[in-house]
Amino acid sequence: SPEVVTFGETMAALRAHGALRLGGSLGLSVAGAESNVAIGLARLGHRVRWAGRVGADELGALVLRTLRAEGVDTSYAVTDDTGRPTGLLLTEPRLGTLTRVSYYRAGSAGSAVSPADVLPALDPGTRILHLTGITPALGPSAAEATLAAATTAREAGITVCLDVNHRSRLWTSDRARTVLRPLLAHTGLLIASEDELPLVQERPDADESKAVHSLLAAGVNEVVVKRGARGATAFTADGATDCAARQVDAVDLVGAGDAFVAGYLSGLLGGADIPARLHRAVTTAAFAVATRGDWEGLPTQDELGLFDQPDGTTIR
Ligand code: KDG
Repeated sequence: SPEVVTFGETMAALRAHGALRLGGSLGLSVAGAESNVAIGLARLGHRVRWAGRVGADELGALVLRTLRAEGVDTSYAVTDDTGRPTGLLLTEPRLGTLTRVSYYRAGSAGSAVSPADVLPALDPGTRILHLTGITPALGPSAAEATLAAATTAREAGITVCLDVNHRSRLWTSDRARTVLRPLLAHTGLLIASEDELPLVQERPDADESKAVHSLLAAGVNEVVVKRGARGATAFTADGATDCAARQVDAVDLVGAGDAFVAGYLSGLLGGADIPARLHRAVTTAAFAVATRGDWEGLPTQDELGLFDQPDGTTIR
């Protein structure tokens, strides 16, 4: 059985080299926070399954082919037979590492994912169910699928990891809070960036330690706060552990959070303690920001040590 199960919407990604409105050529790949995490884990040698719905179209075939090529189990992925298309995401670099993203995903196959699509994928031997706050933002059946999977996993003793991953283009903060709060009762590991913490609090409090404390009191075992170039902090009942980010020349920040999660979960699965989990997470995130694309630059197990080589090294 897989060590990790995840599900969500994976889209075809069209990446422009300059401003989209000027036209020109686009690179075609795939993107989706959950599949980014799945690929990251597979590259690090873990058994991981991705579930979700794709269109019965060439872009759906691209999504599944890419995931399979990366060693991700897609045996529970569903191909929509009602004509809904695979969703699309367009990215354009605008200013340095500032990237603009456009979605074409309303009415997509991925947004129609349902409890019946995902519950069968939850093998009882699974250790972690990875969810993101993007999926319940996609529509009512996707929100139902998220809550049903979290509930079922928790009952089966599978650790639920929830990455808040707020997408303000998909829903408001108030709507996110209403839908995400009920997931917390099932969540063992919560991952959020600093600015996302208020979205999982009943009454948003600017004081981070109070926010984290209320989450731990609500039953979350581990809260990991991502701080971008300033690193990350993991909080448990035993206290807080800080970890600095890796120094790297950033070229593309999209996907860094997912890479971080893949590294953290990989450490957790391997029995690493909290400092070592964080160390692996900031390392995989650094690979993501140092390379173009959401997941293309993620490291294999062997490559994790590349960061310790002097700059300019040629490996022969
Ligand atoms: O975290 C990277 C994701 O934002 C990207 O892969 C696309 O899943 C995506 C989304 O919904 O924004």
